[in-house]
Amino acid sequence: MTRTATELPVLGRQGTPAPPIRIVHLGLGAFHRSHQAWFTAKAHDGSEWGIAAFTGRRPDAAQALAPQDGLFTLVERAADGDRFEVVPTIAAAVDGADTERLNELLASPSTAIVTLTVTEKVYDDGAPDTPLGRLVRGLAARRAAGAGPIAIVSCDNLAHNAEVARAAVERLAQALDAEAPGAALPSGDGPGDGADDGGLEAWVRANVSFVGTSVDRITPRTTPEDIAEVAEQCGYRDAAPVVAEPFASWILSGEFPAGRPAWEDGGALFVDDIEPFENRKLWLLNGAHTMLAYAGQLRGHATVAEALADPVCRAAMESFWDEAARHLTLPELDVPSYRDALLERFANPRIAHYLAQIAQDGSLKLRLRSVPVLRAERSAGRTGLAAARMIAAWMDYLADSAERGTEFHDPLEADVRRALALEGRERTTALLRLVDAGLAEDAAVIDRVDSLLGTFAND
Ligand code: CS2
Repeated sequence: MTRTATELPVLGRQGTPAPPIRIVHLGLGAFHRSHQAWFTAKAHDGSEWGIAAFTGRRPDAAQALAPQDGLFTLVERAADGDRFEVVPTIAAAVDGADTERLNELLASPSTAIVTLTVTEKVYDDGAPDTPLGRLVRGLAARRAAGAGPIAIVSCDNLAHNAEVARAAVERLAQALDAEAPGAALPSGDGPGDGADDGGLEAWVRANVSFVGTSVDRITPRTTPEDIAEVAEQCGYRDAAPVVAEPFASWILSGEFPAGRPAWEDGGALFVDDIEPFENRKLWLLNGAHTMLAYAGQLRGHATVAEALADPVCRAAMESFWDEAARHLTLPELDVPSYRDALLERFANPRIAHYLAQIAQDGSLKLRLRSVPVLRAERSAGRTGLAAARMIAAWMDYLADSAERGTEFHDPLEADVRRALALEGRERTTALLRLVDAGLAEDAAVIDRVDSLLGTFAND
């Protein structure tokens, strides 16, 4: 006889201790759990590397995971069925507002790594009450405690994410130095701090290693059906399972001065030069996603798999791949196999990856996913037609959303709305400026984008 869900036991450690915390994560969401938490579980020494994962804007994920001792089920969703696995590496799931706990953990010499999934837009935000602002205050606590060097690992889909994270952290450290000059100076005898009298920014330069990464695993939002399926198949209640495709990739470059788990056991790759790998992922995977998100929704599709099955959307995506591939020339990138694998991953009929989710924050995503290809093509004397088409599709999608009164999310929403109030070429120019100010000065690009508007009008 099957038991009803409420009769089932709640997933938990049942007295078994959680792994010791040595990693702090900021941005506890589904992707962190299907990716970094899972890679840590695959490491042979993973049981020595517990993660304290802090939520971002809302405490919900911490509230769901805390009663189950940080445990959750990863549902690996392949085209032919699901596999279930309990991931044990989150030792503490903490409300991001709990800065006291964050400071305490960062001030501990046993904390060796901070990983970040804070979304692309957070790196530009200079406010102290953002995840990065909190991180920098935590670093001040580490410095004061003399707790030694640490690695910060950005796992956001940004080009040069190590440098972007470094710039943001140093800027915030400088602001903190200006706010409280000479505050919290350590005694000077802690490990790694040497003669530390140059303020927090100088301490960061001497003690923080910024590691660049390219992360990849398609992780759609968990649905109530997924929760019910886990109860039925696994025989316990898990309020926060995560669904992901079987594929997972993590490419990293940089130093870990206080050690790291053997992530290579889960397939992570450590390279000297990450840029070509970042570009391959951002352009071919994320770029294709963005193209499908706008073209697909304009043509009435809801998911990646549906858009891919539409020859019009697929052709737009593949011509963008052709353009991007001209600038991905390193043989080890093996672009043909990468493209084949993407086609298979995107077509996975059991993963409902919603285009509306991918369509969010378009101004920022296009800057990373279309603009570099468009610029590279222009420099090579070509038009960058497919990259321009992606931008035009975004504009059409925005105009369509505004017309229908449906929501769209963008960090520049107010500017987008102002631009949408204009007409014709002026509107195209104003929207283009939000993606890239330089391109909006280039009449040929404006004309090109303008001429591509309406490409995906549903017929
Ligand atoms: C997607 C990514 O939402 C988006 O913008 O392109 O979240 C994508 O699914 C991941 O980067 C896959 O690794």
